Amino acid sequence: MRRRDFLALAGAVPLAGAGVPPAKMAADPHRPQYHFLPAANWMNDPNAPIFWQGQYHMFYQYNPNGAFWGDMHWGHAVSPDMVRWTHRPVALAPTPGGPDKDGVFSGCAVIDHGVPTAIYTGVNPETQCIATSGGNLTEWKKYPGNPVIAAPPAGLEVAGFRDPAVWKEGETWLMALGSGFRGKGGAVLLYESSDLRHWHYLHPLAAGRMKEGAREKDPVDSGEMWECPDFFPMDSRRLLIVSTERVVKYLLGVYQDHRLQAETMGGIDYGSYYAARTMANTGGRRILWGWLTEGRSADAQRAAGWSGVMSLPRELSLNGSQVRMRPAAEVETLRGARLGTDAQGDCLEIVAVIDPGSAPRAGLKLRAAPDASEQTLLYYDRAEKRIAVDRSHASTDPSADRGMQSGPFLLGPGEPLRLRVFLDGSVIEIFANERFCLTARVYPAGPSSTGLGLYASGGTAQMLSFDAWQMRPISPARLTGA
Ligand code: DQQ
Repeated sequence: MRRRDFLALAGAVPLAGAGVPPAKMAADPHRPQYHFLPAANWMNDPNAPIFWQGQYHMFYQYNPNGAFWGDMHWGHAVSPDMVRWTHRPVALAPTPGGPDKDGVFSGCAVIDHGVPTAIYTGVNPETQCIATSGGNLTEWKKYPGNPVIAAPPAGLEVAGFRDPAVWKEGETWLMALGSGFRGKGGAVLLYESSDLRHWHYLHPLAAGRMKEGAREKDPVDSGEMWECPDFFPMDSRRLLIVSTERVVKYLLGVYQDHRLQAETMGGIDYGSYYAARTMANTGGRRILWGWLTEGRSADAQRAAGWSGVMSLPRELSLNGSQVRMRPAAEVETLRGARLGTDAQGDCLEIVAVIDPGSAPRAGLKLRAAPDASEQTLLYYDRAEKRIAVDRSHASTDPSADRGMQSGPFLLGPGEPLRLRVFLDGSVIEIFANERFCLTARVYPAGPSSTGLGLYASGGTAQMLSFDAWQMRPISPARLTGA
C-alpha cells in the first residue's frame, strides 16, 4: 500500500529539515498517519494546548535542527476538531542573550483579560518567562521583564525548577511548577500572582518521597524531580498529573488551603508516553495530550528524519474515585471502511471484547507476520493482575526496543476485557475498560507484519465481539492522491 503522509497537510509550513527527503518520510512504514507529528525533525512534550477563537491550538517541544533532542523551540499547529491539524510557523524560539537563550522549555497558556499569554521555562538556568500574542497565537511577543521568576525560593535545595501550569482562582493566578527536594523526592511548588508578572512563592502543592538510595544521575529517573505538572478540578476533587521515573502518574485528592491531600494515586499510561498535559478552555471536557516516545536507537531516529508523536486526545473524567480515560469522540470521525474478523493492517482502530475464560493470559496478537517471525502480544494476566505488552518478538530489527511493558489492572468478577486499540505505523495506543492505558512503540521490519487475532495462553478465551476500522490519514491532500 502506498503510504499517505502528514507532510502534505493543508497549509503546511515548510520547516528546516535535517536533509531527509520528504519522499523517504512519506514511504516510511513506521511513521504514523493519523496521530499528530511535525512535518520533520524532533518533537517531545505537548505545550500549552488550548481552545481559542474556534480552533484547537497545539504547541510542542520542537528541535528544528533534526530528529534529536536539543535547541528547544515551540512548534505550533491548529485544528478544528483535535484530529485534523494544520502546521503553523514555529511560535517561540530562543532569544540570543535572553533568559531562554538555551531553550524554550515546556509550559502552558492562559487567556489574561482577553490576551493569550504563554508561560514557559527559559534555560539556562531554569527561570519562568512569559510571552503574549495579539490574538492568532502565531506571533508572540516576549515580555521585556522576563524572567518573571528568576530563581527557586531562597533556602530550598531543588532538583529542578520548570514546566509551569497556571490557572485562576477568583482574581488570583496560581502556578504549579515542576520541582523536587534534593535527596528527598519530587514536588510541585505553588506560586501566586495578581498579574502573571509578579509571583510570590506559597509552599509545595504536593510532594513525594523517592525510593531509598534511588538517586541517579538524572533526578527525574529516580523520582527526585517531578516534571510537567498539571492540576485541575475533577468533580469535587482535584487531579494532579506529574511526569517522573519515565511515566506519567496522577494523584487524586482534596484541595484545601492550597495543598493537595492525595487520596489515590495511579498511572495515566504504562508505556511509551510522557509529559502529559491537559488542554485549556475546553469547557466541561478535560482533554489530555501526551508525547509518545520512540522505541528505537537515536541513530535510527536521526536516519528516519522524525522522532516523537502526539497521543490521540484523551478525555478524562471520574467514575467514583477512578480516573476514566477514553479517546475523545472526535477520533471516531477518522474511521474509514469497517473491516471483518479477518481484519489486518497498521492503520486501524480495533474494538475487541474478550472473555478471558480459562486462559491465565488473554488478549490480542497484533502486528503479526504470517510466519510469526514478528508479533506483539497484548494481554491481561490474571495471576499478575496486570495488562502487558510483550514486544520481545515485535521486530527483527535489533535497534528496536524489545522490553516488556505492563501496568496493574484487575478485572471484576464476570467483567470482560474491553480493548480499544489504535494501530498507526509504529504506534499501538491501548485503552482497556476505560480505566487503563498503555501506549507501545513497535517497528516490525517485515511489510506483511500486519496480522491480528485473539491471543490466549494456557486455556481458552472467547472473543465476545470484534470491530475494526481502517483509519483515515489526517492529510486530505494525500488521501486523494494529489
Ligand atoms: N521536557 C522539556 C522540559 C520538561 C521535559 C524540555 C519533559 O521542560 O521537563 O524539552 O520531557
